[in-house]
Amino acid sequence: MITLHGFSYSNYYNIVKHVLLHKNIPFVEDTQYGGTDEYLELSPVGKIPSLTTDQGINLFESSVCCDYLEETYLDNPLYPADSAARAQVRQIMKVSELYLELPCRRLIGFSFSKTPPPVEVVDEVRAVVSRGIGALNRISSFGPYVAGSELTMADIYLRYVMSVAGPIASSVMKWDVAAEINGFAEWQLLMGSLLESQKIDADREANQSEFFGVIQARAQKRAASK
Ligand SMILES: N[C@@H](CCC(=O)N[C@@H](CS)C(=O)NCC(=O)O)C(=O)O
Repeated sequence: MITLHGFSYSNYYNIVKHVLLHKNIPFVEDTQYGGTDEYLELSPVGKIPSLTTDQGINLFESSVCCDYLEETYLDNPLYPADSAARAQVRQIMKVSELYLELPCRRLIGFSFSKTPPPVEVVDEVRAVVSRGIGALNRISSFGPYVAGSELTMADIYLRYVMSVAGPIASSVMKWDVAAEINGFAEWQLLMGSLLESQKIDADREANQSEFFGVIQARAQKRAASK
């Protein structure tokens, strides 16, 4: 059976988990927080998530894992059949990750530590995220799903990207990014009503204190070794 390695508080883990649940693919979860040499056997870059296939092959990078699942398990497809429509779905995924998630992630340490980031960093993040919002407002339809009438991989990406980018932008920059994406609020309710989302959100909440315990223990270890 497929094994998904990682932890439920991770939004990247949850992207792959949502795909597994949507496609009704049997899988087991293996809680891993990374940071060890053993974990590099599963993900050579040491990041969460990674996935072991039925054949025992280890895959890492969430988009690679999602593509593997889409190409291997054909039921409940998450991309349109038409290649141009598929490309449009991928554009939304790219914009979400490159222009919302990754810039906001630069502020994640400041969000955890509740310390103010350098102004130059905030300015850089703000500029990139503004581009992302502008692009999403041009390319998303939210009709009712982000790329049209069917749920696609872009919905899954945007949901879990915003589960990190939204709270970071709000706590560190006092910026309500979601409010600037037209149609986002209604779509978020729709996405939140899915059974897959509800399971993932419940698992995420259940993992929260353990995850922050791991983060805290690592910070204490680093401080002690200085
Ligand atoms: N590009 C990676 C990003 C994954 C990622 O950043 N995961 C976080 C957890 S949400 C992580 O492992 N962070 C630890 C680290 O960066 O060392 C993917 O798509 O899988």
